[in-house]
Amino acid sequence: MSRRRMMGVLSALAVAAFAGFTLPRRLASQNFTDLTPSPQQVEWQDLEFGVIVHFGLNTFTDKEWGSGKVDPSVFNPTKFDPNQWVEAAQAAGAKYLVFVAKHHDGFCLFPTPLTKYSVASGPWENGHGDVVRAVEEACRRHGMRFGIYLSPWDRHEPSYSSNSEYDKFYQGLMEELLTRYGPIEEFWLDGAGSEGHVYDFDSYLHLLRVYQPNALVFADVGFMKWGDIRWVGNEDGYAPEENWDVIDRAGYLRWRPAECDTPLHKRHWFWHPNDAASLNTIPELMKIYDNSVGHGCQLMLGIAPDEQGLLPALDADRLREFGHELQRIYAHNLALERKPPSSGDIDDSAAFDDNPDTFWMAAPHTYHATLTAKFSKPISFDRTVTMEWLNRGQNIESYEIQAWTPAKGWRTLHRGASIGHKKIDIFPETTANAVRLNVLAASHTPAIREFQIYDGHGAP
Ligand code: FUL
Repeated sequence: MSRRRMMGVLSALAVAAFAGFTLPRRLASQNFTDLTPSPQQVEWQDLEFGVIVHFGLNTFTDKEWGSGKVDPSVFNPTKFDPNQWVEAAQAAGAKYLVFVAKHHDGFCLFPTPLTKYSVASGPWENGHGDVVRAVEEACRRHGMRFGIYLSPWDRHEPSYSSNSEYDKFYQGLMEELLTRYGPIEEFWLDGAGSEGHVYDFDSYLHLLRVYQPNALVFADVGFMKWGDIRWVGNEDGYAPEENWDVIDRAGYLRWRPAECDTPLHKRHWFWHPNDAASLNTIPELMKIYDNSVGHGCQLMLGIAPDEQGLLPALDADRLREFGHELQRIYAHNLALERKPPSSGDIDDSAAFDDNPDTFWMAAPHTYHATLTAKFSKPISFDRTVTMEWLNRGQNIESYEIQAWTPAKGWRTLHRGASIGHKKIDIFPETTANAVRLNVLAASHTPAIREFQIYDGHGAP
């Protein structure tokens, strides 16, 4: 359902309520446009790009989903170096890293008194090692935010057959992870494999809020009620162009920005031998970026160290090339070269200053507005980057990107609905004397952090 239709339905419900029908108070009082992000969500959305790291028994057994029966002695990396992973992820531009502390096979990458199925039962570092600790330290050393994935589904743990026993086990692991490894940016709740199992997520979330009140919970469809961040709905790195941060997924509305998780190697979250063919190419990674970050969502790229404990050189190189390509395209914001506004014009410079910490807002109670960059000589460009100021909600509902030439006047290059955190609109390379964002409809006064113009096609 489009947001406009959803809003229509809500208005109808409001009318019905007025006419005497009884509605749950929560529903009757909620309106999409009034919902705003928490400060933690605002900060998280600004990170834009993170990586998720899968490393464990599967790395040594050529599997994606481990059975839970593999002996812990199999885990024995000989050149384990999480600094190398973090450096490669940073070269791509990633700002946070989520580490899989326990995947579906139940093997814990950290020592715990709660199960013998962990790194403490294997030969690596004579059973004294802690992969989670080493990854966390590497992240802190490099200024990378750190998060944790702890699979609810567990194919090893005997108590999994009893909901309440397993709740105690899972909460015990959570407590260790939330108290030993410093601030957690994101806690990943993966729903895979959990069909039919009932978890006491209310208690899990309570624990999280007690120990890590600033951590954000990622949740996929089944666990949405508890999510501060939502799964985009596929593992292809694709979000639809029209994307709203406020959605109703558990009977009530909430700010739940989407994260697009997809692996660097197509369909492979863990490392596999002889797997070069599945490595995404740079054009494929750029398409992923445009369809995730460029549609106002977070990109979460899966990376996987090999059985030595290192990211394969090919993967590390690809991440670096990806970072270079992003820098090449987005190095030179042509909007900075616009003619200064004439005296008497409104001051819209905050939208053109290349600084997302400032924003421009249309005059109060204006629900359509234009932001124009005029140039002394024609510029060539093939994309615009628009960032909406979201602290007061996501309000822009319809807009156009337009170009002006003396011969043709204003011509529309792209027409879209939502903008959100970041919207990248790409079109054939165009030459024009002026470029503008034309906001056609908004639910509140439009507010823009940045309107940037780039020439990815022509950039050196
Ligand atoms: C999925 C899991 O089943 C995959 O193995 C992987 O961990 C991915 C990130 O989430 O649901």
